[in-house]
Amino acid sequence: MKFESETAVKAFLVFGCLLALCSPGGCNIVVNEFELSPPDDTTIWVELYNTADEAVNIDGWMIKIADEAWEGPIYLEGSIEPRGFLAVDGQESWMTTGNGTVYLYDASGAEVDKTPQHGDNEHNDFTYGRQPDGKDTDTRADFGYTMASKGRSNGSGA
Ligand SMILES: [Ca+2]
Ligand SMILES: [Ca+2]
Repeated sequence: MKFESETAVKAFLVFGCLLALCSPGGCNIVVNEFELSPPDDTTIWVELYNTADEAVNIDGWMIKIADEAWEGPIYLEGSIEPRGFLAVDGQESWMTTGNGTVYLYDASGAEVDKTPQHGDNEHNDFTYGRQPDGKDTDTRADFGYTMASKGRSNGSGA
């Protein structure tokens, strides 16, 4: 009986975590575009997109960029408007080694989004972006490699 009750508690906790992950509005924010290999010596950046029809508060949220050689956090505050974009910069010292993954965590530390690992060592104006904005099937095909559109729509990709 003890085993059964522990299982029930675990199931409840998992269910509770799933609920927490998706509220309030957390599941509506995606990493929409990222530039880990900028031209010249400019700064890497990440663009978020709110797919919902209501603003989402991101106080206490954090982006983590994980390169093969380093990890860098970007701390977030404020809110993102409905269907709105927010672009945030990394630090100048962060230099890609060619492969990066971008994570997004909410204020509770729950993972809201994670991009596939994308290799990019071209140092040009092209970036990886969801096309269309917010496309999220959890596959690499969500992202195209096209001209940067920092803080605005990625376009259709057509
Ligand atoms: Ca680039
Ligand atoms: Ca964009």
